[in-house]
Order: sequence, then C-alpha cells, then structure tokens
Amino acid sequence: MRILTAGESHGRGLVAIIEGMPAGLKIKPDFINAQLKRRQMGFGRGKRMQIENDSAQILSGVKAGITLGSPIALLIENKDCSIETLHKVLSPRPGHADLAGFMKYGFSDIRDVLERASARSTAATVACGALSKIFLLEFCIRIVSMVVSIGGEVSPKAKIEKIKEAVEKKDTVGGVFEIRATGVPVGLGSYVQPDRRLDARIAAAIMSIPGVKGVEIGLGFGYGQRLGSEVHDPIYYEKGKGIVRPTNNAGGIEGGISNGQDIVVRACMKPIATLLSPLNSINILSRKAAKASVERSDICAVESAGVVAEASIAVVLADAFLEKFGSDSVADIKAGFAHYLKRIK
Ligand code: EPS
Repeated sequence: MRILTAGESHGRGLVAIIEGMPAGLKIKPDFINAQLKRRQMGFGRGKRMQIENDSAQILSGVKAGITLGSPIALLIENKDCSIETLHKVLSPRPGHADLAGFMKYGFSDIRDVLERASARSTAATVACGALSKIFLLEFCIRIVSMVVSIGGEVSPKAKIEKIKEAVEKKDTVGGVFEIRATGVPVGLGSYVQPDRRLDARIAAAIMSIPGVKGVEIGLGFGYGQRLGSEVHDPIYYEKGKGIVRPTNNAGGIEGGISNGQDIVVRACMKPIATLLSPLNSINILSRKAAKASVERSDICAVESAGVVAEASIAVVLADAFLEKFGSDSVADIKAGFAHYLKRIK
C-alpha cells in the first residue's frame, strides 16, 4: 500500500491518495467521518476545531460503496481557507518547524513553513487510517487509544486540572498516550530487512505525527532497568488454548514480527509550540530580539494525537497484513488468511 497526502492548514483542503487497497471492501463513509470527528475532540483543543467540521469526500476508487482496487482519492475541505490573505509571520516559535523550515526552503515568510508543518495534515492521516481500520476489521483487528498522562498527571481529574492550569497560564501542556491493537495475527513484519521490522515501521509512523518526541513498544525503556529473567514473556502450551504467554512486556512484537499478543505502543507528545505568552525569539529578517509569533492553536492535543496514532498504526498494520496475505481482492485475502490460521494452529 502506498499513501501520499497534500494540503496546507489554511489552503483549500487536504488530499490523500491510497493505492493498494484491495477490491471488494465495503466502505462506510460514516465510519471515516466519525474518526475525523474524534480527532477534532478532546479537552484543550483550540478555536479552529469549532470552525471545521471535517468530512471526507471519496473521489475515486470506490463504486456503489465497494472498493475497485484502484487508487482511492480522498478530499477533506477546509472551511478556513484564508491562506492567501493571512498575515506574515516573522518570529519563529521555539519548538516549531518555523526556524529550520524557513532556512531550509529560503522563504521570506515563516507562514510558508507552518502551513504544511501544521498538525492540520493529521486529518488526512486519520482518513487514510479509517480506510485501513475498515480493512483490518474484516479480520477482527481493532485499534484503540487512551491518554495515559498529561503534564505528568495520571488521574482523570488531575489531567483536566493540568490543562486548565495551562490555559490560565497562557501556556501549553503535553503528555503520553497509549495505542493498543487487538486481534493481530502472528507473522506481520519480518526480521529479514531492517525496514520490514514491524516495530521499526510503527515507531516511524508514530514519530511522524507532529509533536511526538518519544515512542516505546511494550515495556520500552523499562527493559533497561531489569534483568532478562524478569522481563521476557515465558512461553507455555495449554491444551485447547494453544501457545500461552502470561505477560506481554514485548508489546506484541518479537524480532520485528507480531507474535499474536496485543500490540501496545506508548508515545510522548511535547507541549504545543505556540504559546500565548511567547518565548524569546528573533525577527528573522532584522535578527533583532522579538517575542515568538502567536498563532491560533491548541493548549493540549494529546487525546487527538492518540486518535491520529491509531490511524498511523492502522496504516502500518494494513500494509504489513497485505504484504503477508496480499492479493487484489478481499475474498482471496480471506481465503489465504484462513489457510494460514489452519497451518499455524
Ligand atoms: C489543527 C489545525 C490548526 C491548529 C493545530 C491543529 O489550525 P489553526 O492553525 O488554524 O488554528 O489548531 O495545529 C498546530 C498545533 C500547529 O502547530 O500547527 C488541526 O486541524 O488539528
């Protein structure tokens, strides 16, 4: 499966082309739009989310609600499409793509960086992920996410309080979220090449979400603090049940291959770089000291990042699933999958 997306935050819209989705998959537009809605929610989101009502138009690759095996093109229109009239941005925000992007591309306006660097692009990711989720559901693979902590706080009440505190202080706050994929069969990904390892592919996909600075799979960094005998998941065989693992520190992946347990991934999102009480910066043209620019933004988008990460993992799992059981039609894939399940029983 190949995916390309395009679109600026305040351009006409976001576009995605997905190639490699097999024929014969029933597409439910309501499901795609419900995923887009989920991305827009969460405590701490900014005013843009009150303007937009994201929904995906399917432009190609689907007829009478069923995929044709041809590329699927999606369009999410932006209600705020004011890119041509928006003011210039001259003071880069520490923590944002502003400074490095401005220098890299040789622009005279930082807006030309932030329009594409914006997390608005994650709406397209979620739409692609929704299609992937529809495919994976045919094989009973489900993906969910939750917010683990916000600004170091873990209780539901304290998490909300932390966001309220950030609002009051004109600041922003990040956090940690967890994604869990259930029903993943043994055998997705491979150790035979570094870029086929499922954990590497998942980590890359999650690190591609704007604001994410850390990813761990299963016990992750916890592995570094304990002995091997304490962390590796023992293997048993139980009649009727088959192979049983009492723990899942590996987070469902061993040797770059899914091992049949739940895939568990945690990621850390940094606080959003746009601060209403801005940090020190410079005017990029005069090089004189100036406060960083202030744009409309979110205070906390960790919950949304979890929804985006579900989508990113869905794309990786669908891709790895197609690699293992791939064919041009869903019916053929189901037959191949049933044969494989019988063999490994
Ligand atoms: C976002 C849209 C953006 C930001 C946010 C996420 O809209 P606007 O810039 O018009 O307010 O709210 O993007 C960022 C956090 C960022 O750093 O660019 C969205 O659709 O999720």
